[in-house]
Amino acid sequence: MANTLWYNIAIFLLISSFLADNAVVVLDAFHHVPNKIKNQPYRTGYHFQPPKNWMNDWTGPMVYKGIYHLFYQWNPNGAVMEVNDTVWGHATSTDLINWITHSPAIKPSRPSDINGCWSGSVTILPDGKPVILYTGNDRYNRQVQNLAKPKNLTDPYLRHWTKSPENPLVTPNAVNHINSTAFRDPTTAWIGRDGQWRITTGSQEGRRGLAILHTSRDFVRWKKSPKPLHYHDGTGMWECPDFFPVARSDSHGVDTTTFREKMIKHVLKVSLSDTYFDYYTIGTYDQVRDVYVPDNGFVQDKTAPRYDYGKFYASKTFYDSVNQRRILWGWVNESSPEKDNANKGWAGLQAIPRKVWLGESGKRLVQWPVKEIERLRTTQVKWGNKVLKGGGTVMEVHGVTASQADVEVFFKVSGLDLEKADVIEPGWTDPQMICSLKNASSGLGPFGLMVMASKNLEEYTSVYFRIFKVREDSKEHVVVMCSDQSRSSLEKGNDKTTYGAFVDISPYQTLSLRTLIDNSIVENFGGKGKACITSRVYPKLAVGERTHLFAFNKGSQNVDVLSLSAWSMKSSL
Ligand code: DQQ
Repeated sequence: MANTLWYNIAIFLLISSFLADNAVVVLDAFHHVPNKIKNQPYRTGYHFQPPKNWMNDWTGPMVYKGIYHLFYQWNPNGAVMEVNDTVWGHATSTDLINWITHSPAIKPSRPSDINGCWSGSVTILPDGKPVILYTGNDRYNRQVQNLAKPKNLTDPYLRHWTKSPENPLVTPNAVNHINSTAFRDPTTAWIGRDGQWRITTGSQEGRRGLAILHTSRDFVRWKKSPKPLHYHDGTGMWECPDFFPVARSDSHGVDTTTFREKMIKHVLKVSLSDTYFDYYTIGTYDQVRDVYVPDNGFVQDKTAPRYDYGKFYASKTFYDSVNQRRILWGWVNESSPEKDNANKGWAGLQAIPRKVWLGESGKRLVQWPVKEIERLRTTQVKWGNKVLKGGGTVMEVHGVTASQADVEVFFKVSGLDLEKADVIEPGWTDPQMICSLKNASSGLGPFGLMVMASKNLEEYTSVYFRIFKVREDSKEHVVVMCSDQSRSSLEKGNDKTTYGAFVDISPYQTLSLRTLIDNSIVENFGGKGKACITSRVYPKLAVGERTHLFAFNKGSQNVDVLSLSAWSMKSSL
């Protein structure tokens, strides 16, 4: 009896203290947030996904008073995209890894957004307060730009947002030459030389894609600039533009309103709705003419470099003032048919947040998973110096939870063997095409990892390098990284495209590959983040504990593994 009493008191104290610590969140969760779908094989352990239903773009990223906010395009009613129902889903975190889901921050409710609250951005004003600019699909299905402010700045989670009575702030019409169904996704605002705010918004005129520019003194009345920030013919709609500075000399992030011209370059990223990929150029923001000029060699079309050569769209960066870094996140869609998504009750993931900076060459951005992710690492398996003999070696990496892991491997190929590499064909300029054609064993590669693999390799996703010589008599090489999903699942209906990317490194140095594996997503970082490929896979056999991890070499020459570390990963909140 006494025992039961003490037990009840203990439980009561435990619950009370939990509620005291988490009262706001718990109440919020009880009132508005649906229960999380659990115990499904393709739900992730440490990649963000909403409790249920459809998610696409992440939108309005920010850090405010030490709390990271993730807003995302969410369909509260089902696992398929319904643009007219889209709300701003909302989650917060103190470490970018463990997220608490709140009720939606913005929902359709006014004539200016009644047919959907679409993507946009947050700007932190000079007084430190955040504001949201978002696209509303209005009652006439026109795309207009709206403003929202936090209702209560003392709420650490900023769960409630008030829409401006002045909405819509910016409307498209024939007079200002803006197409009303192609005017969306305002960027984070920045202050120009004249002290006025500027935003750029994605648009299309005929086949010309453009980033329209608006200026404002008070953030409420916006005036269209005579010239767009940038445009390019033949590219179609520019969705989710992102325009930000990067430091020239180190990997620190730079705030959007930084214009020390000698110290920075600018990046313009656009999501091309024609291809569903994100392309960026590096260039200069000419503040006098108020235009962006890409550096020589860059064109803002589908020849531009991509953040990620797999599945990754509608991405956006923000400046993390807490850690002085710029962080990039992207939406990773499903590769499964719509009916499977409806059956699962959810669709869409967000990639692990990546720190992004300008690489030493000044011609490419480099991306690396935020360091916080390493806190989820548990048991480590380590290999030192192993030879992967040419001609078909496959070695299992034992002792790691292969369905939820972080793997980093450093390969080395001898100089002599590099001379034996195949010569690249003159027309092979598309890495995806090379990866699709050149899967057979020959020369240097393929060598790499087989992830999400079943024990007897009925299923696996192989992530590998192939190295080519530029010419027979040359010591210059081309390194290609591939992610081949063709054997990823016995299930037939999924998109199993093989992805490929060139990696801008000399193979005389170490070739590194980091792979984040999380049940149905595989994120790859080649050459310490110089090339990235993300894919979605849905194995039938290689599920949970029945998942295996292998290193392999199917090329004819030997490859050394200088070291391999594989960590089992805990699940996040
Ligand atoms: N998704 C949003 C649009 C954006 C598109 C609608 C990009 O604002 O252009 O959900 O995926």
